[in-house]
Amino acid sequence: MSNVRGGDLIAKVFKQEGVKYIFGIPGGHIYPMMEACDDLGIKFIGTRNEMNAAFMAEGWALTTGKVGVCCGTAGPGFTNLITGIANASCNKVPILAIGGKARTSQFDRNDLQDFQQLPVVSSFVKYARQCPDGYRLPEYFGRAIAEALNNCPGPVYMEVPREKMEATDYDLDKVNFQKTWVCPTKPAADSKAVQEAAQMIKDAKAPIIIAGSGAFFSGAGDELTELVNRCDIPIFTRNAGRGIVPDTNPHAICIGSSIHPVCKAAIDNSDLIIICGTRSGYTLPKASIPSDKPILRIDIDGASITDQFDIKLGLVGDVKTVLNQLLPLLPEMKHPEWMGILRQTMMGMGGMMADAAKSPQVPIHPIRLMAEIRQFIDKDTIMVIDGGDTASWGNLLLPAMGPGQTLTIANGSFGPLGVGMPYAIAAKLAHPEKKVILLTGDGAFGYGAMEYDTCMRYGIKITTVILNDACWGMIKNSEAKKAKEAKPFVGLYLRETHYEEVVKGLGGYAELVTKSEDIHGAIERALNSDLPSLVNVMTDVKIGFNF
Ligand SMILES: Cc1ncc(C[n+]2csc(CCOP(=O)(O)OP(=O)(O)O)c2C)c(N)n1
Ligand SMILES: [Mg+2]
Repeated sequence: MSNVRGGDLIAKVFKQEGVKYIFGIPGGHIYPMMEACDDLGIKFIGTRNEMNAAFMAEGWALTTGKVGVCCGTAGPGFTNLITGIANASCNKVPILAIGGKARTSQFDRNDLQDFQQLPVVSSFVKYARQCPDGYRLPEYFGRAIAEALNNCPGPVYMEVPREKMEATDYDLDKVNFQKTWVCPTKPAADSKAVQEAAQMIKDAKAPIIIAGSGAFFSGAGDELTELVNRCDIPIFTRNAGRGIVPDTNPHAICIGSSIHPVCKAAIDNSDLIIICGTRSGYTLPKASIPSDKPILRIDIDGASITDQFDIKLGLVGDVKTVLNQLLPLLPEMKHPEWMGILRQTMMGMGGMMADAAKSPQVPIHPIRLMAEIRQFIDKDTIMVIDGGDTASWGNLLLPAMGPGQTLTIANGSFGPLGVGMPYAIAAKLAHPEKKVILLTGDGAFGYGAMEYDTCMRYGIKITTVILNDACWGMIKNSEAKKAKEAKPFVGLYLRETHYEEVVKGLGGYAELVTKSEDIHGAIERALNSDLPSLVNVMTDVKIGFNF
């Protein structure tokens, strides 16, 4: 018999499930778990706001495909997690959020930070529980991780009353540890439907694939690459699936967003749309696909198969598993004319922007900044993108180099400014060997700037480029279009703030850039610096995103 702490029982489940980091801010309610995790080599990354901890957990999942874990103390620590949990909910990303909770004996006595957290979070997570019995901690935490990853992924929530977390006298012999919490096999599709699908693909003359988060979380990169190469089909990747077939593959045309004119033209001219693990939303609205287009849809969630679009055929199953069913039925195919049209349309678009990409104007043209950043993106680069217009430029103009290598505010419909710094930190922790560049608007940067302190404490070397138009630019841009008469904007302008001084103050390396010709050298020096770094680039507020 050996006695252990409540926190040890949780940490043991994490160890078994491969959790490497927990993001959060300490609090008495959760400290035993933090300490026990540390004992088992699961590192606690202390952030400067629990919202950022939740975004880091999400970023971890977006770049690894595995569950991300975050925690906050009871009350305000918990409420600060909420924006991140809601983002993971809307965007279907597997995270486990853990909140502190008062001692059961003090419930409803205005104990420090105690309030009813479960009703708040229950409406938007897949599973929310308070562990009723310390001996059942492994069962509840194992179940929570299984729920986060099972079927269509999403966030889950756990809380543990303080006395159960703090108790040190659990008899390990009496604790039930299952060997497996997460089922390793995934559901396959109906085999007759798979045959029909193969025939549809063989008959199509102008097919396209739109692949999203479901493709990423099923790990279908190899299968999709095989499919597009063998059958000569153009692919448009989006959300967490962005880059699942890298943009360096000649079949990867551009982002799978109908805001991109080439993606929209491909949809309009195709004769078969294969939708792999992605939902409609503001970047692919119902109206963006004409109702008479034949759609073949693959999704792990049966109800999502018919959501928003009238389909010709649906394959319910895990994307990777279903593609492995489909591939043996598909021969080598060629669509040279169709591929040629799309590639040429893409090149034409590049031509339209060639002048702006070289523009020497002061303040700097946003497209020039994108062109400069592009030069630093190689196969080992993770791009993180945050902001309003800044993100639109970045999402549409910067290449995605592989699965989990583009983490963006637009990885779903929730669109919370401020994901940039936390996503970048999580990406670097997950892939220390990769170059992590964060492109962010100046407004968005304000949400996570203090996380440079986190970078300093843990030696996390990321490089940020701020597109600084001293404005909440996207809102100004959209309101300016609607304005009927000159009127001073309300609450839209920021200042030409010297964010580089902020970062220097926190211990990082940073530079200010006001001229286009200085961008390259500054980014190069920032990337080569041994410190977390930042380049603050002053851009032209008059040039809003317009495609
Ligand atoms: C948390 C949050 N608050 C407000 C918004 C609304 N919003 C969308 S874009 C935008 C402007 C973003 O400004 P900035 O990050 O500087 O990027 P820019 O548009 O200037 O390139 C705002 C305020 C939002 N998406 N998220
Ligand atoms: Mg701005």
